[in-house]
Formats: sequence, C-alpha cells, structure tokens
Amino acid sequence: MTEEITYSHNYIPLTRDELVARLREALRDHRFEHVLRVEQTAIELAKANHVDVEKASIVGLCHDYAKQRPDQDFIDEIKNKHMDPDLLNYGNAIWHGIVGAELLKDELGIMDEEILNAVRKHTTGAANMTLLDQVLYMADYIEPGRDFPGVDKAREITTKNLQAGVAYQTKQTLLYLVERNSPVYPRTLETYNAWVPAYQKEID
Ligand code: DGI
Ligand code: FE
Ligand code: FE
Repeated sequence: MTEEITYSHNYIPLTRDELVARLREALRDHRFEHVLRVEQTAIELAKANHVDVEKASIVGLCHDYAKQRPDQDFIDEIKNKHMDPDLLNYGNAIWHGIVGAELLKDELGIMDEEILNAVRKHTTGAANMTLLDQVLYMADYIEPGRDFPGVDKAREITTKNLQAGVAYQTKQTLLYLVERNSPVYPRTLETYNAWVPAYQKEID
C-alpha cells in the first residue's frame, strides 16, 4: 500500500502532491515510477532505522530530479556555482546527484542540508553517511523494481543491517565499474575503503 506522508513545510515549500506533480513534469514514466518506489522503500527503511519518515519521503522522491536534464545544464551549474572542476571529467551518472542537489535548491526551494546531502551522496555513497544518507542509498538500490543478480541478497542484508547493505552495494558497484573499465569517481573509492573492510563478515 502506498503511504502518503503529510509534509510539515519545514523542509520543502511544497505539499507532497505538488512535489509529485513537479517530478511528473521533470521525469519520463519509467523514472517517475522508480522515484515513487524509492520513496516507499525509503519510508520502510526509515521506520526500521528510526529515521525521520518525512525526510525519507522527500529524498526518495527528489533524488533523481535532475537525472534527465541535458549535460549542458549540469556544466553551467558546475561553472556558475564554482563547483570542483574535476566534476567536468565525469558525466550524468555522477552529476545528477551532486549537481542535481543545486538544482533542487534553485528550482524547488529545498534548503535543508540533510536532505540535499543525501541526494548528493546517493550514487557514490561517502565515507561519512548519516542514517538518512544510508536509507536513500539503499532504497535506490533495492526498490522493488530493481532486478539484477544479487538484488535479493542486497535486500536480505539491508533488512538485517542497513550498514552492511551500504557495504554490499558499494562493493558490487565497484566490481561493476571495474568490469566495464568505467572511470571511478574518487568518492566511490573513499566509500569502499570506509565501508567494505569494516563489514566483510556481514556481506560474504
Ligand atoms: O540514478 P539511478 O539509476 O536510480 O541510480 P544511481 O544514482 O545509484 O546511479 C547508478 C549508476 O551510477 C550505475 O550505473 C553506476 C554509476 N556509478 C556509481 N558510481 C560511479 C558510477 N559511475 C561512474 N562512472 N563512476 C562512479 O564512481
Ligand atoms: Fe540516481
Ligand atoms: Fe534512483
């Protein structure tokens, strides 16, 4: 059953319905449906881990807000906001969270740094992640529409131990990138070093 959280307006100057309408405009169908599922999974993980469910709903809905924007929008934002120029060496996969958070500020008026940080970290993780960061990182990975080898194991581990889930996803993502000879964003390696050795027993 879909859970619709009523927003307090402390974190975002929109109702949930207004936010959903903005996402409907910003995203194609398959991506829009993904964010609705991530929202629901984030709410479940938030409840299990004593995290604010309103923030979980907002980050779940907003995390891929910028995913379908043209590259030039991100390049302009990186330059205008004097963001790390190394970002220009990457592409949409890295930009849509880190740079997308700036678009959430500019366009949706989201100013809550905890929410913006969870969006910034949702693709690469980070060495230091709050429980909200972890909830979004894992909800994005295990939402019910995901279907890849290992997703059931990811769901099982995450249900038992959210932190072990973070470690599992981080290892799988790095394996996937290396297998494809893809560039690895430095923060992805920092996430690996901070999480994977620490949870090696839980993820084997
Ligand atoms: O936006 P979603 O598809 O819902 O999920 P996501 O934001 O977690 O993005 C996943 C993609 O990002 C996946 O194809 C792997 C890629 N990715 C994650 N870390 C890195 C990366 N791509 C590069 N090039 N470098 C990274 O460090
Ligand atoms: Fe994403
Ligand atoms: Fe996503």
